[in-house]
Amino acid sequence: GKRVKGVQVFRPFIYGTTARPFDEKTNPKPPGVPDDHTHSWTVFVKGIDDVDITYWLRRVQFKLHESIPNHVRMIDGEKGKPFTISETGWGEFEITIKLYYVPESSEKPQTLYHHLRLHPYGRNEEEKEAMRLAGGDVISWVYEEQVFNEPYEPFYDILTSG
Ligand code: SLL
Repeated sequence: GKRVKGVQVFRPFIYGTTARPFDEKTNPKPPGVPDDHTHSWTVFVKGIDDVDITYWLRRVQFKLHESIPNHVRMIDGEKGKPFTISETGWGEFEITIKLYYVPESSEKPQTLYHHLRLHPYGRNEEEKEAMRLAGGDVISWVYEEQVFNEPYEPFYDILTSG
């Protein structure tokens, strides 16, 4: 196939984590969750405003901490839904996120690294306190733009008709 010369296509997306401490009132611990687990959390890759991205992103592999059962998980895209995993635990760690593109792209998988945040963080005490007051969710989200450089013609058609 031929590449579309001199063309770059950008597709925005968001990835990151959202964590919440267990709390009898606001986030009760489900039955069966181990005693030492302090938080529920999710990691995700999704479009801005949940816009569909499965026409260019086919699947995502999340590699979690080895202490978590079945810690390498492959999530296949479902149209219009985020790629996501929900878990419970007690500790922060680095998550490896591997993006697999649709076959028409002929793009190699790309790896991202993201620190799971469970505890309020910030540049100073005020920022941490603002996070505590914001309702308990600890969010760590990254806005990113996927760049497709000189895409193959059939992939360019997919990207621009979506
Ligand atoms: C730490 N280096 O010591 C990190 C490791 C591991 C977190 C954090 C276990 C979950 C499960 C869990 O939360 N591991 O047992 O399913 O802080």
